[in-house]
Amino acid sequence: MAEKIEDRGVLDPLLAAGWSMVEGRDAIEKEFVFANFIEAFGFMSRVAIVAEKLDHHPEWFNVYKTVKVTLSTHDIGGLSDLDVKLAKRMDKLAG
Ligand code: H2B
Repeated sequence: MAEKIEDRGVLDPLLAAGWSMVEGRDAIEKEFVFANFIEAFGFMSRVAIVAEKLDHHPEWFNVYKTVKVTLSTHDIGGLSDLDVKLAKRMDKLAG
């Protein structure tokens, strides 16, 4: 089972990379904007494969070329290392 992040300093690189804390919830969010719908959907497809492998899945909302992502670990009701890992993988895949 994932564990809640105790050392919140591990979030700093993500907060510096465009992620932000969600108001009223132990979660992070980021909006990714691509050139068009195909690029956005390609990103989601690549993330889906990573998410399955990690058995850790994003909450996300897509409109045309924008993908709004929220990450949190539902099993523990807050942020875990898995969210940090998935966020970093997403940033890499978004280029
Ligand atoms: N994704 C996220 N974001 N949080 C979870 O707690 C979670 C998940 N739990 N994906 C996983 C699946 C769990 O339900 C399965 C049974 O391992």
